[in-house]
Amino acid sequence: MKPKLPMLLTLGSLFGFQAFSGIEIKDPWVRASAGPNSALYMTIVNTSPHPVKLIGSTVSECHHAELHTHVHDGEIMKMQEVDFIEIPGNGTQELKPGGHHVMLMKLHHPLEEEKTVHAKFIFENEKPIELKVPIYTGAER
Ligand SMILES: [Cu+2]
Repeated sequence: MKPKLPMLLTLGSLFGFQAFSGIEIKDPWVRASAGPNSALYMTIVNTSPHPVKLIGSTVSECHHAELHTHVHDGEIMKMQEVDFIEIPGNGTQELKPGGHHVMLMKLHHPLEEEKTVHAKFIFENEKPIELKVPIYTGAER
């Protein structure tokens, strides 16, 4: 496979896109929910030397998805919508309960364990990534 690498890189630059995305998504999951909302968690790995921003997401089974984080409001942790979630160059960003997450707003129906949703993640200056994401209760996480 190695001899093909220079050719692919050349074609990639010729057509003005990156032949190899530096972004990888690991262990994505959505919390099972009887509604009205739910959340999606995952680890985003950035193998490029540059920081990359997750700037949006669309998820099936809900009206729309928002990027959220948790902030301290006095002693209470509150969710807040953010414009982007940054993944450092050669680093990872974890979306997990109590931290950053993709919020699924206004579910069309309850999300049942062992089923999946279809999610698309949109990055700045990177190709979007589309995935089937499993639904878990979150109890074992
Ligand atoms: Cu949220």
